[in-house]
Amino acid sequence: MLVGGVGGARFLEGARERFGVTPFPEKDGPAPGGAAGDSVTAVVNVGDDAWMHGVRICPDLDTCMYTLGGGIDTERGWGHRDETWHAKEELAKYGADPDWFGLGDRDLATHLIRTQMLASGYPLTDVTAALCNRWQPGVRLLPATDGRHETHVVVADPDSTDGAKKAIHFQEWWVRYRADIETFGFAQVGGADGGGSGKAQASRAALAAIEEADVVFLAPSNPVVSIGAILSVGGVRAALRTTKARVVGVSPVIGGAPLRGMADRCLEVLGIETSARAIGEHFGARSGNGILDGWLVSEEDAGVAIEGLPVAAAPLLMSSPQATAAMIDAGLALVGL
Ligand code: GDP
Ligand code: FO1
Ligand code: CA
Repeated sequence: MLVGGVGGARFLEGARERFGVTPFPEKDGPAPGGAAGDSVTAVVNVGDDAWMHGVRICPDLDTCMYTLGGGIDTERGWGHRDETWHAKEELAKYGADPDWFGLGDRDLATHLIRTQMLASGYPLTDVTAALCNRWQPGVRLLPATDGRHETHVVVADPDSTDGAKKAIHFQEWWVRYRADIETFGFAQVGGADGGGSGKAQASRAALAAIEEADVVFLAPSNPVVSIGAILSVGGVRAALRTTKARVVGVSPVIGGAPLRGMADRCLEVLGIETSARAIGEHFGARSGNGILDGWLVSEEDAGVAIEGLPVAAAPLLMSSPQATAAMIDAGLALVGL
C-alpha cells in the first residue's frame, strides 16, 4: 500500500481488516478476511517530514502508526489522543520559532526517541520499526526513503511587495497558510545522503515490498503531496512499472471534491482538474507510460473512462474498516484477483 496520512491510515485499517492481523490477535483472533501468511506493508510518504524545535517530525508515518495503534486523536486526525500542550506553551513564552506548529507533550516523546535514534545513525526505516514495537500497528510501516525528501512549496513571498517568489516547507504552506497563498509549484528537497547530493533513493525494504507484493494499492491519499511525493522518490516509479504485482489506485476524489483536506488546492497548482478521471489519467495506465493496472472510482463517478486503464466504480467512503475492506475487494476484482 502506498499511503499518506489520514486517508492512508484509514485505508490501512481496511487492509488490516482484509489481510492483516488484528491489533490484539491473542484476544480477537486473526483478521476475518485474512489467510495464513497474508501481510500488509505500507510505503509511507515522508515529504511532509520536518525539523521543528530540534526534533524530527514525520506526520504521515505517525498518523499511520497512531491510527493503527489506537493512539490517534480522532477529532484532529493527527497527533496523540489525550494530548496536553505545556511544551508548546513554554516554547511560545521563549518566542521560539515556529509558533504556528503544534507539538503536543505526548507526541513530543515520539519525536525525541526518533531524533535520538537518527542521531545515533539508525536509518528512519529502523527507527520506525522501533517505534512500531510499542504501537503494534499490525501492518509494516516503511518510510519510502531513508534519505531526506521534503516537499517544499514555491509561493509568492508574503513579506515582499514586488512579487518575489520563495520556497517554504510544506508544513508552513499547509499549517501556517492553509494553502491559501499564491502558489507556483512543489519541489522535493534533500538527497540520497540526506544532505542534498542527488535525489533521495527508495529504501531497499520499500523497493522489495513493491517488487515482491502480490498486489499494490495506491491509497486514496492526496495525489500530489502524498502519492506524488512517494512516486518522486528514486526507484519507486520504476519498481511500480516492473513489478509482477497488479497495481490498483483508489480515487481520493468523489464527485469532483476531496473528502477532506486540500487535495483540490494541490491539484490546482499542477493544473490538474479535481476529478476522479483527471487523477486516474495523471497516474496513467501501466499499459502506456503510467503506473496503474486498475483505477477504482466512487459510484458517483461511474462511467469514467480512461484510455488503456480498466476503471470500476464502488462505494469509496471509508466509514469503517469493514467498508474499506470491501473497497479493497472491489479493487482486487477489478484486476482479476
Ligand atoms: P494526509 O497526509 O493527512 O493529508 O492524508 P492522505 O494524503 O493520506 O489522504 C488525504 C486524502 O484522503 C484527501 O484527499 C481525501 O480526499 C482522501 N480521503 C479521506 N477520506 C476518504 C474516504 O473516505 N474515501 C476516499 N475515497 N478518500 C478519502
Ligand atoms: N496540523 C495542523 O494543522 N496544525 C498543527 O499544529 C499540526 C501539528 C502536527 C504535529 C505532528 C504531526 O504529526 C502532525 C501535525 N499536523 C498539524 C498535521 C500535519 O501538519 C498535516 O496535516 C500533514 O502533514 C498533512 O498530511
Ligand atoms: Ca501528508
